Amino acid sequence: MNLPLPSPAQLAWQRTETNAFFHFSPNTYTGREWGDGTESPSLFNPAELDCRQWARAAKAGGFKIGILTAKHHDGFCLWPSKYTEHSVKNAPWKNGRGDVVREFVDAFRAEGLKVGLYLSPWDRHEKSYGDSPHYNDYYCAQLVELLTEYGQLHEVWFDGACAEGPNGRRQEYDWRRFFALVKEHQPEAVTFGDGGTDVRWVGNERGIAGETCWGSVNPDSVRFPGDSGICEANDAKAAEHLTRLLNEGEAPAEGETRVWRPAECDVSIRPGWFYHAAEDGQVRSLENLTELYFQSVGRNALLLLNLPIMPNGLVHALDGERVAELRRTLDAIFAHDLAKDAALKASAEAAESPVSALLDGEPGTFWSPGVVAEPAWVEVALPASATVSVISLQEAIWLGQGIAAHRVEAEDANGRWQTLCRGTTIGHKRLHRVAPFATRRLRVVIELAFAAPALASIQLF
Ligand code: FUL
Repeated sequence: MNLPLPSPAQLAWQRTETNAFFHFSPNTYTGREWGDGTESPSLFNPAELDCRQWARAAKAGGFKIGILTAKHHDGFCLWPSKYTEHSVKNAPWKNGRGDVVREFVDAFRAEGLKVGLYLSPWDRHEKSYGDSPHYNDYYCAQLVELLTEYGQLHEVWFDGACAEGPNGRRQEYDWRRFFALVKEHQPEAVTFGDGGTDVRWVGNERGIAGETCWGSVNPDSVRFPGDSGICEANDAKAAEHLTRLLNEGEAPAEGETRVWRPAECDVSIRPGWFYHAAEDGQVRSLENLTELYFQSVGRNALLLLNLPIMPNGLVHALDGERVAELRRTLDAIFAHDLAKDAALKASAEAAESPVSALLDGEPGTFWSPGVVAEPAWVEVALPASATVSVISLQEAIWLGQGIAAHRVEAEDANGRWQTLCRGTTIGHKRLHRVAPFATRRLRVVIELAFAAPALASIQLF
């Protein structure tokens, strides 16, 4: 069967794995999470604003793309938009001549990072909101400013929030037009949003993807954002799902359309998206953030972690230190691949997709046994006994995502094979944490695949 494939932009985006979000608006000064649009621009005065400090924090955290709330629901623009007075133009900051979006993109690029922008369609300040065609024109004009005046963007974040405007009518967003503008002006950027975008919301703001997480979805079967895959909280349901997959398969129905639309997990390092001094004691712990990494990136999703900006225009030292610790921790976990010098053998291999591709460290090579009826497997023989506690598997997703069930087994000191872990999807990356297990031989078994299985790498830590 033909699997949907990622576009080059989607593939590059997925390989960034972890990105950083920055929430900054009049809410930073009022202590609210959702401004109502009546906030005076005179509140906005980040005396020590230093986007290089944000970019250095993001870099130390290993994040690859920084995404800024250019406009949140309160409608205040962090750049001097030509289409409204509700912006930095009328703020005391830099006597109304400042542009946070400009400083942000310049600083991130100077630190070697990519940038993305969040432009909230829900605008509680703009009078035309609710007068659908007029507001859509206004929104598109602002979108074009951001798409054309700030250099290359790698993600455009569309929040789905929607309400009634001052005229009592619900705003109808012209999503197709919004997405088309991004494709026209920024072909390398992915769009994030609820429907029709390149990237889908994972369905919660806790930073956790489902245990089953497909990069492709049937757009019609997504009844609500994130409705694809089994939720981590529901282990019994996940087990039932796995059993059903193994017994019946879950091949897409004949003629069913699937599109490539991988999941993004957005979550804040603190309870709020915006900075509140009262939450200084509630910064997520290192253990929690490490856990989130395994439950998002380790489940074929992308982690978008928010660092709120303080009223002075800086990232809080605690938040900066925490993400640097996270990176050091992850680097330590993934420092030594125990499989690096292993000898491999597979149930089958083709000349153009040899099993050696699994260890060559090249992102574009893969092993495939071809289309097989029996479960395909790879055996990894380590040079000496080693204790394994993390298993990393990667599927060659540029060929599509087809693996629906897999397990990893290992031989114990008495020569008995034990199942270390079992899972459904693999995708760009699947990380399994297992109880430390001393072994010399492991086997990765592909139990079910909807097309010829294709693995890009196996690593053991
Ligand atoms: C939500 C918004 O309502 C929150 O304020 C925040 O921006 C979050 C990332 O998206 O839908």
